[in-house]
Amino acid sequence: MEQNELKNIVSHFAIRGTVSEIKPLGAGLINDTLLVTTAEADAPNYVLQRVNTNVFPDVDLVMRNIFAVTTHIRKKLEAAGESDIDRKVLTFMPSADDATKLYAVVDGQYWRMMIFIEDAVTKQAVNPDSSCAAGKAFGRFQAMLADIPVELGETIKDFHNMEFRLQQLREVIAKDPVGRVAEPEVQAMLKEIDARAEYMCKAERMGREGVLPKRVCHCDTKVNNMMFDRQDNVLCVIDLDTVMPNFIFSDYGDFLRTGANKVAEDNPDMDAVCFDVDIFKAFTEGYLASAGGFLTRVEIENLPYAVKLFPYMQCVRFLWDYLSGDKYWKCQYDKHNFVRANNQLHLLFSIEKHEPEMEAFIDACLKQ
Ligand code: GN1
Ligand code: MG
Repeated sequence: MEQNELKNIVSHFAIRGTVSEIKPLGAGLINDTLLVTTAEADAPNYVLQRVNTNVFPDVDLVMRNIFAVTTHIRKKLEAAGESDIDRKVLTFMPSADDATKLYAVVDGQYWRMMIFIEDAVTKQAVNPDSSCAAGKAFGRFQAMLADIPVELGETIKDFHNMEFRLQQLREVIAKDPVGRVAEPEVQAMLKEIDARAEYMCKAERMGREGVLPKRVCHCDTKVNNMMFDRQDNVLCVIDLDTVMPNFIFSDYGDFLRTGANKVAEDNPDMDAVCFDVDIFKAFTEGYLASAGGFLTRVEIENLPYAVKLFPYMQCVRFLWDYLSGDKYWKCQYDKHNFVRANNQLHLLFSIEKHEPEMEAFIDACLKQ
């Protein structure tokens, strides 16, 4: 888009300062993200984002959730006497026409703006120290939101519901819209998926039996959804579109799916895909240090299950998109989604080898 068009979009928001430049930022797979630089030294820079309405059909609900979450966290940080709060929680800008709305619709597209956090980095990989810090931060995020006074809506229905994700896969297999189902590699993958399907739906069953609660979760705790300062301290949890009630396995499992994979989720070298058990231990220690107080024994006992569930679910989701004709995730080449699915399946194989060690570690945590 032209600078003028982008500047016009920015003019729909009540911000401080004069825009000097707008350029792409980051490499999100769902929304489009831009950095808006302002001319004045005392005005913040901003992030401008176009929300993908195929993925998030109800932007009003997403932004109401985000407003509730960021206001609640801000209050908690203030009460705790924290400094530098603007760097520890995202600040979304109101629309210039309606101060109660944190988004603007321009030519049918949904946009939002937030303050850019300066001197902060996201990581594609963590070491044990930073993953322990990330565990503490995600646990704290859940703990802070445990008493949020409003009920949050489900921004993507059945987002982490394994039964639903398998159903979606079965439906696309039946339709086979792009003729990929018969590929031998796909067939081999489907066998592995089927062999674990019943076990992986355990959380849904436990939910129905009333032994597993839903709590407010982030639901996209990929390693790069957390900002660190230059000294490696955690600043802020970002990418809040999917904050909603869910089983806590979501946040715990999805972090390890990305943080404990020795390579990126789309690395095509399947021999290099490997679960780093030291990251698992460090993250778990951090997470239990801040979330252990409210988690039930059943939740803690099932953390090793959560570690397996998320690569499995992501394999199912990537394969579903591959068989659908690559409509959900941006792809750089023809088989990109299949490679992603295969990477996640190999991560699961590697995790399964570490199962006894993970179980023993969690047992020891429970005894402490
Ligand atoms: C998407 O938006 P982003 O890139 O952080 C997806 C996650 C997947 C992830 C896989 C709303 O996350 O669930 O785990 O891609 N988010 C949504 O990379 O579907
Ligand atoms: Mg993200």
